[in-house]
Amino acid sequence: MSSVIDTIETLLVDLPTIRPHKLSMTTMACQTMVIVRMRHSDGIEGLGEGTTIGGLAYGPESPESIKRNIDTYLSPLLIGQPSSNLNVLRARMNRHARGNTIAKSALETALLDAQGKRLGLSIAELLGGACHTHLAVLWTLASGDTAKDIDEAFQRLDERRHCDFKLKIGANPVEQDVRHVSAIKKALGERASVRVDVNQAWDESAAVRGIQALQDAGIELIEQPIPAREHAGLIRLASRFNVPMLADEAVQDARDGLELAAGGFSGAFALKIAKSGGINGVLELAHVAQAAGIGLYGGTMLEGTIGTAASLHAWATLPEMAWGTEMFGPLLLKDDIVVESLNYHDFGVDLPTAPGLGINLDEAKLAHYSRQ
Ligand code: MUC
Ligand code: MG
Repeated sequence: MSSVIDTIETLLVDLPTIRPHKLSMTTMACQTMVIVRMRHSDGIEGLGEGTTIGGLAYGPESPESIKRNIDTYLSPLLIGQPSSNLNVLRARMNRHARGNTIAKSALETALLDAQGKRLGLSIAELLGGACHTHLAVLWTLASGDTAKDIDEAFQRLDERRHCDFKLKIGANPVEQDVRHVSAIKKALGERASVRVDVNQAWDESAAVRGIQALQDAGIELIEQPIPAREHAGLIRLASRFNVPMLADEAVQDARDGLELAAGGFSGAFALKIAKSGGINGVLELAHVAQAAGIGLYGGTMLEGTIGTAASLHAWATLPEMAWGTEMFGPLLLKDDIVVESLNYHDFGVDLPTAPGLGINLDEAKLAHYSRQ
C-alpha cells in the first residue's frame, strides 16, 4: 500500500543570534523557528521550517501562531492522506485555510523532503533539476553602528564569504540613515556592492529624498522603501530613479507579482518561500517575474538551516537570479540544530545534494533549544 501521513510534530526552537540584528521594526537577539517533523507510514520523516522575524513585528504570523495553526487546523487536513500527492495536499490546505503562508510553507517543505527521501532525489531534482550548485549569498550589516558594520564587512570580504552587503535602515531619520549608508559605501569603495532595505519605513516623500541621496552615493538597489500595500507608489519610485527598486513585502505571491508587472513596475522581486506558502507558490511568482522581465532575488525570513536549504533547492532550479540571494540565516545564529551545516565559501553557498533537503537533525541540539 502506498504511504500515508501518520503524525506531524511541531517544535518551537529558540536560537540566539551572534549579535543584535537591528531592522526598522525590531531588533533581534534571538530567532525562533517552528520545526516540523512529519512522519509517514513507510517510516520516512520529512522536515520543514516556518520562521518569521521579531514575533509579530514583521508580518501577521508569529512563531506561536504558526505552531498553533499547524497543530489545530492544518495537520488534521493532512493526517491520513496519501504522502506523495503534493498538488492535492496544497489545494486542500488552500481550500480550507486562508493565509498562514509560513505555516503552509513549513508543511510543504516537509512533504517534499519526505518525497525526495522516498525516491532518492534531492528537492531540486524533484522540481526538475538544479541549474546551479553554488549560489551567491550576500550579508546583512545591521549592528546599528556604522564603524562596527564597516569592520564586519571587511572581515566578510577577507574571508571571501560575502562581497555584497545589504544595510537595514528606516529606524532613524532619513538624513541619519543616508549618512550611515554613505559612510559604509565610501569605506568599501569598489570592493563590494551595497544595497539597502527600508522595510516599509518611509512615506513616498521621504522615499524620494532618501533614494535620491542613496543613488548619488552609489547604492545599487533599494528594497521596499514604502509600505507593502502601496503598489502604485512603488511603481512611481521605480520609474523615477535609475537605481532599481526591489519589491519585498509588496510581493507575496504570483497575484501581487502580476499586479505590479501589469502596473508597469520595473526592478526586481524578492522571492521568499515563507511569503508564497512554499516552494511551489514561490516558483509561480518567479515565473510571472520571468515573463514580465523583472529580476529575481532569493530572499530570507532569516530561517535556520532547514528553511534556508528548502529555499536553496527552489532558487537552484531557476536559470537566472539577477540579484543573487541573501540565504545567510544560519550564519546569523550562534548554534545550529542540524548535524552538518551548509557549506558557505567563495561568496556563496553549496546546494545540498543528498535526498530531500539533504539535511539531518542533531537530536541533542534540537532537544536543548526546543521550548518546553
Ligand atoms: C527582509 O525584509 O528582507 C532579510 C535579511 C535580513 O536581515 O532581514 C530579512 C528580511
Ligand atoms: Mg526585505
